Amino acid sequence: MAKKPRATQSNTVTIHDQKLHRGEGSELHQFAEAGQPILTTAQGGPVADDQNSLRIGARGPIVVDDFHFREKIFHFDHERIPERVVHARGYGAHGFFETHQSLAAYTKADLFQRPGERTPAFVRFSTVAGNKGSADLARDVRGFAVKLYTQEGNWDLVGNNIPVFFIQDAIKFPDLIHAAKQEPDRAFPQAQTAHDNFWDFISLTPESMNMIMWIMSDRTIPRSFRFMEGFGVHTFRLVNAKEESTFVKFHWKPKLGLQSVAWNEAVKINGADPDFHRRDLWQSIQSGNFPEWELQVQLFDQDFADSFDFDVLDPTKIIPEEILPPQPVGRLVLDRMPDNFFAETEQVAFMTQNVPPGIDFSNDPLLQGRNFSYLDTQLKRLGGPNFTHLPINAPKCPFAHFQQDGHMAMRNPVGRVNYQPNSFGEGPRESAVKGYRHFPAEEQGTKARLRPESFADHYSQARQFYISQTSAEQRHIAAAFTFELAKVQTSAIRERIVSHLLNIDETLASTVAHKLGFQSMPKPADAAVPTRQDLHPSPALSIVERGPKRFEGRKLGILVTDGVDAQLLNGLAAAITKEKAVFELIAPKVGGVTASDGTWVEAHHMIDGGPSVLFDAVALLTSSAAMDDLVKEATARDFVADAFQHCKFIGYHQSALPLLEKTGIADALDEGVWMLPGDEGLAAFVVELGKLRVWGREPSVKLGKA
Ligand code: HDD
Repeated sequence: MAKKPRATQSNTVTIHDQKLHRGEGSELHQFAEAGQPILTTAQGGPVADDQNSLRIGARGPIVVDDFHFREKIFHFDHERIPERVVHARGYGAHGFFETHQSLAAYTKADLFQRPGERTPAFVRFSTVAGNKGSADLARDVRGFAVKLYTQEGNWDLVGNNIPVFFIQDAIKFPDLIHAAKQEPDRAFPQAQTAHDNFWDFISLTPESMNMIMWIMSDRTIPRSFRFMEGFGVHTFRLVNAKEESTFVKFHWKPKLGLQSVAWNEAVKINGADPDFHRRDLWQSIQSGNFPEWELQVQLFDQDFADSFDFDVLDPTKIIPEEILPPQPVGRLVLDRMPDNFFAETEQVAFMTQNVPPGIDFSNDPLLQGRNFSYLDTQLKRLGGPNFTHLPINAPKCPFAHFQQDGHMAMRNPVGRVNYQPNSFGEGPRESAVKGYRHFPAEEQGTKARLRPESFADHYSQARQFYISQTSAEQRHIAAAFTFELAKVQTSAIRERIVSHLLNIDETLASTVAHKLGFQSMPKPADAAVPTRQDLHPSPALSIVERGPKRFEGRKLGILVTDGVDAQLLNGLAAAITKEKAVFELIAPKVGGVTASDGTWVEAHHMIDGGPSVLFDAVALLTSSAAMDDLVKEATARDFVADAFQHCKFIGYHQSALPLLEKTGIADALDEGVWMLPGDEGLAAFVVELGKLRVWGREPSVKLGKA
């Protein structure tokens, strides 16, 4: 039944929860008999027949008088805009930033003055290399771009989920991206760095070594946007009301802790649900579980910068949190999905040069190059200089200027005067007090193409990153290098990478060389500066060390069959919900199952469409009667085998033992496999799930003992 349209005071009517625009001042008279509005052309003309084009005779030619056909096809032909040259695949959400600690001592930026103040926000997460339609779980850096609609204009903090970058100078960006994306003659591989061109460029670019360690870690296969950190990467400046400057690095810390998937899991998720990250963000926001990050800042002065081991202007370096602890400032909450993906997420235009008074740039050459690039890209992508007229890009504070005309101008200056100064006293004027003033840094030097000596140590922090990982994470790094380099056909490139690894960690280098089948080890790469052995491990660099304490925000997959113990199922569902986690039911048939008490339980997935890789942990709530059929299902066996192999917690009803046996894991049950409800009860199981993985299982799974 069609809903009756609701007339509103605004210029829209809401039908089927969609906002339909009606012309200014028009009557709501254009409604067809069924209560729906009459279809019109874009010019507002009512349409009589949208099923058949205008033609001469039933089998004759189409005629050019058919302006409706012409307009409809014309518009369709122009639906696409160029995808972003990098970060093409992305997903965004609205929310707010709430200041908790005033930063007035450091910055005059209005949004950081008053605790409790909320600033509207839009955030877009992305992968870098893949095209718009690529899969979510590519091994790739994730973009973490935040637009804050402050009272002094938009501030875009266009960051990544990794605090360092591949290159030190923006002039190398096109080379990096050309090498990383699909090879130009064959147009593959898509959304992957596992190919010759990428590793060739990297092997010839030692400054990328720190970043390479990060991207070969599980940071590049996050479980969810909600469980990853974000970083502004560069050193920025804060400038206070007295025009004093403090250096700053920005960090976003997810409230629910860090979490990544396993590589084997990522490969399978890409097939099972290429939109895994999108769906996750959509589902959590739509169900009211709003993702949250704390903004933290590392603040430092010139003295610290001068005494620090590395150059704070070098974007391939971090300042370890143990050396300079970040301070909390406020929280970012995402609480609303866009009404329309194209209008908002696709058309949002982030630009590093969008900063409010009180936030300024440092001389990081990568940042300065970026400040040049982002405006160009928006012009190309969005088709004209008026992209700030789009609602998603428009400031939410008062604004006034004399920029006018151009493609799609929707807001031109009103009145006679469109310049200043003018003698009519009309229009906006600049303000020396409130306007943006660049920090008056004193600069001098020789004009030349230079790279500072202080940027020359490419291995020490790469080593520090590696030694800061848990042993499971170190194994994953070695496996990732092996996987990627095994796809590289040119042996000289593989060798060159191992020669760099020798400057980072010898065991890592020899593990990778061994797995790749090297007959002999190459010499270590020439290093401008020898690797420092004295940097301490930084636990903040490990995902596992920064994991969640609880299962909150995670998802349990419950495999159910006819005859499932109703009390057990209800008890587990209640315990999971109490933990603020969610569960989904997987059944032999998607319709559902009949529980032991005769109630009908609807399933979310059929086993084939709900593999265990989509869940953080699984439970097998089966019945003896259903077991004969279940053990014959390859997908049911995969469900269990994958969960075990991926070191997940598994709860099972005793009737599921034959399934564990058939999967080949009955002899390998460890502390992560729980019979339910068990002596300790369901609540204890759910507490245990907070550990997310049984890492101790991993070496045995790899050795194929299970
Ligand atoms: Fe960039 C997009 C992050 C270096 C040029 N970049 C883009 C996006 C993110 C980043 C998150 C997607 C924004 C969105 O969601 O629309 N980029 C980074 C980070 C970098 C970085 C963290 C290093 C620290 N980028 C970088 C350099 C250049 C660019 C050195 C060029 C000199 N980036 C662009 C771009 C893009 C872009 C071509 C493509 C689409 C867009 O800007 O809007 O201008």
